Amino acid sequence: MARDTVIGLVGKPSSGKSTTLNSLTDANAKVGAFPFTTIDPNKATGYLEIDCACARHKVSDLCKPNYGYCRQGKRGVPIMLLDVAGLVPNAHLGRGLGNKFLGDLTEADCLIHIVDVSGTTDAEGKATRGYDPLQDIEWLQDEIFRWILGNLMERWPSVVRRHRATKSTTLETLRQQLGGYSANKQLIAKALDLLPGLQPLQDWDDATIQKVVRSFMDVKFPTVLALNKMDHPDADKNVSKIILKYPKSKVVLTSSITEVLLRKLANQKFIKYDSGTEFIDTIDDLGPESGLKPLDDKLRNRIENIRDLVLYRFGSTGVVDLLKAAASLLDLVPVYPVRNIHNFSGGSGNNVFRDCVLIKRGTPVINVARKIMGDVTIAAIEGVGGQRVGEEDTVDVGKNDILSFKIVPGGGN
Ligand SMILES: Nc1nc2c(ncn2[C@@H]2O[C@H](COP(=O)(O)OP(=O)(O)OP(=O)(O)O)[C@@H](O)[C@H]2O)c(=O)[nH]1
Ligand SMILES: [Mg+2]
Repeated sequence: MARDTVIGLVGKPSSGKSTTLNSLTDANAKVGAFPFTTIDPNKATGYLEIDCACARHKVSDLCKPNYGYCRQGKRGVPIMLLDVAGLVPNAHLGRGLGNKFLGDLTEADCLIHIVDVSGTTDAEGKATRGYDPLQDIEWLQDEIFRWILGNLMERWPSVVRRHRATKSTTLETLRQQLGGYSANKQLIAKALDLLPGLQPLQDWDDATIQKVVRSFMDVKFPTVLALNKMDHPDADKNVSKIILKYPKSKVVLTSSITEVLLRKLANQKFIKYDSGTEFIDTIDDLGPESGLKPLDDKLRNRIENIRDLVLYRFGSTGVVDLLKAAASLLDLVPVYPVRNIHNFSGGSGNNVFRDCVLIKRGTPVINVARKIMGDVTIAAIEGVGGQRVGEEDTVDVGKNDILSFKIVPGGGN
């Protein structure tokens, strides 16, 4: 069965990767104001917020996901997040925790580059003031590029020899060489398609190999830029510089530390807070019947500051938008497999839309079936209203996104 989507959090030491992971999950990854706090990767489940199909079909009262949550049609679909060790310049040569970090990244389907936009940490993650974070965006991409290129170049003469001897296609040879980055044939084909007029592999010069690696990197590691620490007074000017320089990049402003704090205060019943919104309510707003705890002056001030410096200025702490941005880069569509296509339940139960999987837009429904059910023989696929859906019909938001798979009894292996 296909693997689940993995989002990798990358960036230099102390940019806030672990804080961001903690802000998006129930993880408790170690956070510290010193480089290389994280050594072994932390993995945790985050929740991508989507509009659930239950709202469209007016059955939100009955919606009870097996995994994640659904609140009045806003559904959190689990998605795997990976927080790795910080990357420093020349990591591809093994500096810092370089090679280890890069190896940990291979299973990521897309990256969120956590940039410390406050300029209070240098390229190595050490405390400073006035550092230009624009540099980080450039060298980080370059490190990943050099890492992949280095791995390929090391073996290039023998790759070409083998390619000739086995009369392989370019795609077959590259698949063998780049498959280790959890890249399948479609992904590598896409990278090649972006380079029309490419010569046969045995004729590639260094410049062509570099072009191919760049293209591979673009499809293997599409990247969201998280401009983190936006709560810091020095952040503003750096944010505008980055947005001007990278107008086409997906950019999200975040204050992970604020999200972590708000979640903690909500758990301790000092505030009522819905992640992804600008609203926090305290006992002063809702009264004692709210069950919220009273605030002392220090906490009251702190909450006022968060409202003024983060929530009212930016609309939210930004972290919820990070996962939405990543899902949109990956072009993921929520698809709901149901047993009973007429009432959307899992069969006998009263609850609807128990399952939801994230599938790339345009995927044929038969591939969705394989991803979910493995290698069984499918007799028929039905969509809403019990209509038959052709195996090669594709999924999109609101189209072929609620499916019932009828399997041939005993037709598996
Ligand atoms: N002001 C501010 N500080 C933050 C924010 N996010 C993280 N920090 C601080 O930045 C420091 C580093 O945070 P970590 O989450 O440990 O950073 P990391 O990227 O995981 O670092 P390594 O594991 O060393 O690579 C800590 O002191 C955090 O409190 C933020 O949004 N705003
Ligand atoms: Mg860390």
